[in-house]
Amino acid sequence: MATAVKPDFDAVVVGAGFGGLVMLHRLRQHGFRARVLEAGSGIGGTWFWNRYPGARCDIESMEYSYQFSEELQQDWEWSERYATQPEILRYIEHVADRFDLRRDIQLDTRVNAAHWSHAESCWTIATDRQTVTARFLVMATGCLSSANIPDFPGRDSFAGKTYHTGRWPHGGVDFTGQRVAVIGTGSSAIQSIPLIAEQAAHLTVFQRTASFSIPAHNAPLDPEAVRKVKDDYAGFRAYNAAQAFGAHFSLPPVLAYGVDASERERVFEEHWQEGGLGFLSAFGDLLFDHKSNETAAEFVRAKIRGIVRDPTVAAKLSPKQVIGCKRLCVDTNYYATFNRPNVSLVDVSETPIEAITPRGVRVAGQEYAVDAIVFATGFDAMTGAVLAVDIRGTGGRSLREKWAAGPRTYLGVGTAGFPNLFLVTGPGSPSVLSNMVPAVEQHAAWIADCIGHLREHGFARIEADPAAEDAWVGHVNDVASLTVYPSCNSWYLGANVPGKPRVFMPYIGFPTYVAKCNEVAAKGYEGFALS
Ligand code: N01
Repeated sequence: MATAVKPDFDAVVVGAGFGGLVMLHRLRQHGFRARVLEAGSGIGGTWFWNRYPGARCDIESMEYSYQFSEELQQDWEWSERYATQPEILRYIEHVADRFDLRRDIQLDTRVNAAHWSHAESCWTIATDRQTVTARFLVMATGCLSSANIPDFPGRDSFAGKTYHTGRWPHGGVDFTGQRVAVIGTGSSAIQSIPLIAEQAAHLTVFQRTASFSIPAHNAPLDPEAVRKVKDDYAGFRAYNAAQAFGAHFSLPPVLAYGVDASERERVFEEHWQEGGLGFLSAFGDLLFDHKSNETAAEFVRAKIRGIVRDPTVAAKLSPKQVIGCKRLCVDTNYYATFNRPNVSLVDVSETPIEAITPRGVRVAGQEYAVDAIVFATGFDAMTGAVLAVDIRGTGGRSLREKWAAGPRTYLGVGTAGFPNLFLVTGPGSPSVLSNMVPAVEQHAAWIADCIGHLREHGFARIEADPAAEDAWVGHVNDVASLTVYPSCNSWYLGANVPGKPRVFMPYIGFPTYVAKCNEVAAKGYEGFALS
């Protein structure tokens, strides 16, 4: 190594969710001294914080798990097709114990700043408890972890209780007998609304954009199906990794207009009955061709009209945008919940929420009095948690400044001007447009191997090359522009946070991405400068 200063750690990892834990495990396998710093009082990241009623994963359990240990994936038994938040958290706790990870994880520690010293080739990381130094800094802070609560006028004047789905009280919340407002109708709202409606005296849902949702058809896992996967778990993982979204559904060669209307209807119905995110794989072009996409969108709108008895409510619940360009939702009884007498829907698409008042929520001059407000208003996605830390690279330049017009990375893993900084599933990587657990595992293995390579070859520093970064940012945009994704306001684009630059952040195509990462490594980390 080209420097004499010995930092406290080889690597500091920020975040003890799925990404941070496997990162620690991989670093240890290479013999590195690593420390994970976690703001929460427990491990689990997303699954530690998101404890709202109905929270569960909408990627199937057999896929939403680590694959780095064959024994682990053989031993662990999932109970349902889609695991609940408590079950996933139990799994994460089990992994931490099984691989003895806890001794290198420091909880209740918020990282506030990280400054690079070029002379010493190390990061100085300031937390709310201490300052540590590390040769490498790995941000495993999660894509959807920085809660977004819109700045509604009077937001803090409300006399009742407020909650954000991503910061739910650990003891749970009992809404029995209460009048509850839910603001937002994304995935978190769609999972929680049916359960809150069962408890509350009255539930008022404030909807700005209607969401498409596909039934989960959740059920206990069939032991025979589990056995089939476990008989060849590696083959199951390899199949999934070869699919565009890194999940167990493949885009077929058949296009929506390649068949007649009745066959299209049959295929959509089959996928509706199967349930889940695979609905968008009914035909190969739903995410690429607006006309084809409209056939799927209209199928779901017809389902909504069939489920929701009041035609006015059904019309309000029917999304107007293309299906899939905002994250598709997966539900249990979502649309049917609006048939309940104690549930009402307020459309705030034309007349935004004017204010939060001491008594409730005001829209178009009308006050909706409630006892509790649930903000299901999402996250400052993909960049929020990284930029919450004051990260300064070469010459003291801040990452906030560098990314002021939108995030710029090479492979979503490094960013020019910030040596020895790695991002786990950063913007520009498949991340949220793939199954997150294999995505974080792929990054963790790649990053640990990369640091191992540096040590082996006597390098102290690695930094993305600005030209490689520019080319990658251009490529991410080119790929996105071939799809329907950029055509609506979504958090993929940063459109949900006022003032956030509008840049499409995830990279579409898990297998192409993994091949590129492997090629870059095989060519001695092409596109990075090693010194
Ligand atoms: O957040 P969201 P989420 N006035 O951003 C509305 C993952 N996830 O927590 O669409 C009124 O999707 C906003 O309206 P609009 C998954 O990737 C996964 O639900 O911006 N409304 C929207 O309806 C998901 O996509 C799982 O017009 C306002 C809602 O709030 C991601 O997390 C479960 C508003 C926010 O929806 C985020 O989901 C849960 C305003 N000023 C989450 N501002 C599973 O695995 C925002 N909204 C199942």
